[in-house]
Amino acid sequence: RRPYSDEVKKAQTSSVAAPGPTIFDKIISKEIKADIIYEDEYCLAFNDIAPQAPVHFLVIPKRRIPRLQDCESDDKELLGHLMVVARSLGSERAPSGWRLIVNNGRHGAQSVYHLHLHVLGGRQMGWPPG
Ligand code: IU
Repeated sequence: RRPYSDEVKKAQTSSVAAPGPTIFDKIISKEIKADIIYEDEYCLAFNDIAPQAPVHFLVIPKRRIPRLQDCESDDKELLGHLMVVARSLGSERAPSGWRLIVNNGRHGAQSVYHLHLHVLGGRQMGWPPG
């Protein structure tokens, strides 16, 4: 197995129980600058600060849901919207294909507890993921 990356190590030390907003709330409120590529009433998409592929951006809901496992059935429309936005931007930026990833919880290597869809493309992806 490959050694764990710094991102995984970060995920092992972050906790869903940490109080207060995450850095993504500050990106949403524009308190912290990000390379925003799309925004509407419900979501925001911005380029990942540490890209793992030529195309690597995140789609996040403006309302904080810490993990995918924390969503409710009332969130169906919002979750669908995030995927539709990911699809539009992904197909525009990586027309040969892209991958959608949601890391959930510690073993899922989630480091920021504000739900986000990773979209990666612009190169051939490998399988299986590590
Ligand atoms: P994860 O699925 O929780 O591991 O992903 C968090 C991602 O957020 C990761 O790819 C980081 O590079 C990215 N990120 C960012 O784009 N901007 C930031 O200020 C921070 C993390 I902190």
